[in-house]
Parts: sequence; structure tokens; C-alpha cells
Amino acid sequence: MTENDFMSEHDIRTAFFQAMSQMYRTEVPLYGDLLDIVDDVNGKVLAGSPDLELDLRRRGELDRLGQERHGAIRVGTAAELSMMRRVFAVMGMHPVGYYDLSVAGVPVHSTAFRPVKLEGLNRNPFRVFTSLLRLELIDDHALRAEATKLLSQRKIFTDRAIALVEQFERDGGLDGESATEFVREVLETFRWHSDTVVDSETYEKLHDVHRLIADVACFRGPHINHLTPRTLDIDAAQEEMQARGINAKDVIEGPPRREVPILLRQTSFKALEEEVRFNDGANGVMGTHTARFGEIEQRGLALTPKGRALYDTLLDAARGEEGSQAHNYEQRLQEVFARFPDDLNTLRQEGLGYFNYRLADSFKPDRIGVSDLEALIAGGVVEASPVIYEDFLPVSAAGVFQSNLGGTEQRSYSATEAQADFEKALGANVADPFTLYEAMEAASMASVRAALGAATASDKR
Ligand code: OOG
Ligand code: NI
Repeated sequence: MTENDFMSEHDIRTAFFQAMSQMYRTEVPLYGDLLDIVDDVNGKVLAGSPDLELDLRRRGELDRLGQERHGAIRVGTAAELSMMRRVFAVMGMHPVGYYDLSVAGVPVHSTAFRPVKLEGLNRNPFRVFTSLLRLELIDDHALRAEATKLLSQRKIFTDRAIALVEQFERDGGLDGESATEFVREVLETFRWHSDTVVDSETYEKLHDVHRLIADVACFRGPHINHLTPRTLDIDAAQEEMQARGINAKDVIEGPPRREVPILLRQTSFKALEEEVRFNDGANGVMGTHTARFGEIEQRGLALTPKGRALYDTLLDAARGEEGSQAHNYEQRLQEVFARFPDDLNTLRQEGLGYFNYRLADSFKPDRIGVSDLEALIAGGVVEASPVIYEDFLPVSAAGVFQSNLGGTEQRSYSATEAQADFEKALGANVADPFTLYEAMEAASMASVRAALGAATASDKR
């Protein structure tokens, strides 16, 4: 079979994302409301700002916006995690970043599966935040053993899904028919099951140790727990959520509102209390479980390690002793972040963010006389636009976990981060996000240099 008979990984990802979105819309109707809100807000922002629309179009970001989502799942074992990695690889999604959430009282560590190159990101930047339960952090040995046993008994992938992954790995791709079947089979893994695999007493015991353990160990599979669209104005989206009576969180996670959006701002509505059936006796007994919720996010400039260090310092300062629950938190956040430069030139010149460089549309070879990048940018020959942050933020993720687990209790685990253990379970190393952003910036710079070089060369002829 030639390579041309294979469906591209980007197309498989898009097909899978569409199937997932459709499924989640039927499972959680509020998700459809969020999509409407985000569509509305994005339409208004673009209509009110033709410059932004032009900018997004030139950067190749406009098309991806309408279908940009991230989701999240939680798996229970190393075997589940490594199979998940192989499944996502079929869709051109690879593990990026390591997030230790134990410090925030959630016994998991995580990575994000996503496309790693600009072409894939611009085609469809679907990401799935994937967490692995850390039973080793649970002190109660009997319960730990119980959860381990439950997890060892379940099979979260269909036989066909596994066979198709093996086929992909063997042949180097999937033809259209196999890819369609792959999408259908893999979707099963993410489906919600309202029948638990335990009786109510076992559920309660696991739930009391940590809600998250119950969410993972008491179900047949890692149900997708949210699917987040990207908005161009999260404050407007948040207002609209509240206006429609959606039970949104009070605080937007991440940096404050700014001229130049940085990193990631997120808000969510609280977890749904859903009916489940425990397998007590012949007919089971009904109860409830909270796991699934809705979230909206706004993405901005990807920060360099220097920019990120400043962000972390300022966020710490704003959260302070009173914590993020304080009434004046937003105001304090604004005040503290006044120290973070808020115009593109300063952010770039101080090396706080990553940028994509391109020749201006108006570029004419006869106009170049200088080779200094700053002069070329100042002269409008070269344009620098923000590289968009494609990843997650541990403090925000912890906040998201806390609210979507439905509880307010604070716990902490005396764990050190365990990236090596995580990678062993995953069966691969996670990519370093900074390295990926830096490579994007360098590639854009190299193509600008090449184009300028070619222009200078043809000039001299
Ligand atoms: C994942 C929470 C993290 C985000 O946007 O930071 C997340 C989870 O609740 O499983 O999705
Ligand atoms: Ni999320």
C-alpha cells in the first residue's frame, strides 16, 4: 500500500473530534449552550475588530477557531495510559508537558495529548488533558487494593480499536475505511456509562477517600468530562453564562484581562449531579455522581521560561494568604500584573514571549537595505505575531479539578513530582512545551531570513 492511500492523521483527528463533540452534546446538553455563547461572542468580537479578524486570518488561526476544543479524561493504570498514547498517535496527538497535581490535593499526574507542529495545530488543535490516578498516594491499603483490583478487571478499549492501532503501527497509516472504523471504535472508550461497576457501599468508601478515585475506579471507562471551546473574549462569555443562569464559577482562572492576552484564561460551570445506578442486588440502586462539567477558555501569547517565571511569581503574589477565593481577588490580580509588560513590542524585546515572524504583505525586495531584525520590524518589513499558548496551567487545572469534583475540601499529599514514573507508565517521554514553541519561532525566523536572502540575491543580479 502506498502512503497516498492513508487518511492523514489530521483528518482522522478532525473526524474523531467531530464524533466526540456530537456525542458530548447529546450527553451534556449544556455543552451546546456553551458553544452557542462562544460562537456569539466570537462573532461580535470579530465584527467589532476587523484588524483582529485580518490578523487571525493571516496567522491561519481564524479557521481553526470554530473547531478548537480541549477535553479531559482520567485513567487508572499504566497500561491504560500507554494504550491511550498509542491511540492518540494515530490522530497525530503526542504527549506534551508534565503536570503534577498532587501538590494541589488531587492524586493524579497528567500530560496533554496534542498536535506538536504548526501545520497540525492550524488544521485542528484538538487537545486532551489526560490524568493518571496515583493510588500509591492513598494511605488506606485495603482501599488501595480494592481500587487496584477494580481497575485490573476493566477493559477500556474495544478489541477492534486495539487491532486498528496495531495495524496503524505496522503499516504506518490507516486507509479511509479503517480510519472511519477506528474513530467509531475509539469513541466507545470516552462514552459515559451511568451503570457503575460497584455497589453503592464500595462507591461510598472510595468516594470518601477521594472523589476522583470513585470517578476513575467505579466506572467502565474514562468518560470525557468536559470539552472546552475557545473564545476571543472570556469576560464577555462569562457574563453571558451568568446572564443565562448558568452556574459559572466566580473567578476566571489564570492571568487577568489585558491588552495582549497571555497564556490561558478559563472559567467553568460547576459539575453536573448525574444519576447513576450502583450494581447492588438484581436491579441495582440509584444514586448520583459528579464528574462532568463545562468550561470556556481564551488563549494568548505563549511565554518563554523568563515570562513564565514572572507569571508564576505574580500569580503567587496575587493569590497570597487569603487565597483566590477573596472578593477582591480580580482587582488584586490586575494590580499585581501591572508589572507584566502589556504591549507586543516590549514583550518581544524583553524575551517574555514567543513570536512568529513573517514578511509583511507589502514587502518589496527593493525596500531592504538593513539586515537587523529590529530595524526590519520597525520599518514594517517583518511582522511579529504572538505564538499561541497550546498547553495548560497547573494552578488553573487544580482549580478546575477542585470545582468540577463538586467538593470544596482541601487535601494535600506529601508527594514529590514523579515525572520519571509517569513517563515509564506512558511508555514514552513527554515533550517539553518550551522546546516546541522555540522551534516554531526559530522556523519562522529561518524562513524570513531565507526569503530576505533570496530577495537580496535577486536584487544583486
Ligand atoms: C482535568 C482538569 C484540567 C484544564 O483545562 O486545566 C483541565 C480534569 O478535570 O480531568 O481540563
Ligand atoms: Ni479543561
